[in-house]
Amino acid sequence: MYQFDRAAYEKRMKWFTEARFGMFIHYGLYSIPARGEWVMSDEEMTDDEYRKYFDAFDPCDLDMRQWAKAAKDAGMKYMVMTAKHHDGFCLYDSKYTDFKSTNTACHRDLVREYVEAVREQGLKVGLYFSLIDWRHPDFPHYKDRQHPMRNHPECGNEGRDFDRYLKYMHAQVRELMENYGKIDLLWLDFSYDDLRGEAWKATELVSMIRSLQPDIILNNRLEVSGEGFGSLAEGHPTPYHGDFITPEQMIPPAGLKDPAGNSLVWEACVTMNGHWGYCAQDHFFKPSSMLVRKLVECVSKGGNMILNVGPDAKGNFPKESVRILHEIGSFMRENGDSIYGCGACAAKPEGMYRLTRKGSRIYVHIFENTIGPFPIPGIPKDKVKGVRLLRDGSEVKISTSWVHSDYPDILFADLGPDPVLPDQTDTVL
Ligand code: JFZ
Repeated sequence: MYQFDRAAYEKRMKWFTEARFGMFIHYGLYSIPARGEWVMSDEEMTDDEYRKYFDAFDPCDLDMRQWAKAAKDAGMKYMVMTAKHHDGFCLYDSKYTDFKSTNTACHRDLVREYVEAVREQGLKVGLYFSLIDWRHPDFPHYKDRQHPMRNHPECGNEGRDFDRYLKYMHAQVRELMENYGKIDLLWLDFSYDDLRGEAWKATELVSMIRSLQPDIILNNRLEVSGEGFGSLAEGHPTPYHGDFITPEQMIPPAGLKDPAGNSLVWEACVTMNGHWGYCAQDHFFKPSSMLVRKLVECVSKGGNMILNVGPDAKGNFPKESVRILHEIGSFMRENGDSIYGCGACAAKPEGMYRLTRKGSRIYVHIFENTIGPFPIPGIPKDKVKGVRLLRDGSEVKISTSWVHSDYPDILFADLGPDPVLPDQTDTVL
């Protein structure tokens, strides 16, 4: 019988819930066609058709130290990079396949370079690994699973040996756990239909992972996909429950709790434009002000945010991503205290602001000013020792204007006569 150990769980999750902000990287052969990481499936390519990207792969500009530095400068505390995505291409020297970066023109073990660069910046090291492998001869080709060969007449499932696939997949995970030093986080992706839980031999996989990396944090996608929460959230943890929930491209409206009311650890994964893998045509990037607010919203609901970058074929971050990271970094340098180590605050915001809390300190993130004194309902006014602007420590007066007599219990911050705050992203008190 599996016994969930809450104390051990909270101990291993500590760095993660304090970090709050990370960088996701989707990089692989699909960066060359530049139509997103699902291109092989979307365009129903055969292995042969896809192989041309393997032959062309040569990330001449790729410097992992630059990637890690960009994450660090943006205020991120951890990174998660695709060691292998659904196309089966390994960015590391797996001895179980020839379809790997060390066999391309660049002859580089990109996972090794990555883990070294990330550690050098003092960030936690995460790897993404796809449970699904479209190119493996033993991986099933089901129509409804968006396999690239789903409509190919000669491609049935005869002779496929799923156990043999599982051996391969487990062995590849083992290599990542054994050969690259301490790995802080493993992001497995993903389960669907009946391919979930023990179908992956999940108990065995997780016990192997944890025996090699005792402190590692695992996501919940051995059980679910981007939707669904998994057994820990449902209150009956399996031996392969995820340590954190992975809402994809959404922020849970009220945070997440298990049936007993314990808050759950979660991480919203978010793209900057509309794709994970590099997409040359997609220039529709979210404004950095919006991304900052989304991060704040995650923290105010007790979660993390991992923001994605899809580097191009040569190994460069898109220029829009560079700019966005830079802008977020400026905010984080001044206001990081209101993010790192912070969580939800009991008071619920009633307006264009969010609250985060660290101990007895409450951070008020003002997204848009009011006209007149700024009301912050829910904060026990008589317990407030003082209000200050986070970025320069200057005092903000508690308003004593006429509103007091009408709303005696509500704290009003006097942000001055100018109805427009100087920083339109988030002014933090
Ligand atoms: C998965 C991947 O397929 C995707 O390429 C990317 O890596 C993302 C972070 O994770 O995305 C999914 C997985 C499952 C569903 C949707 C997106 N799903 O089942 O709805």
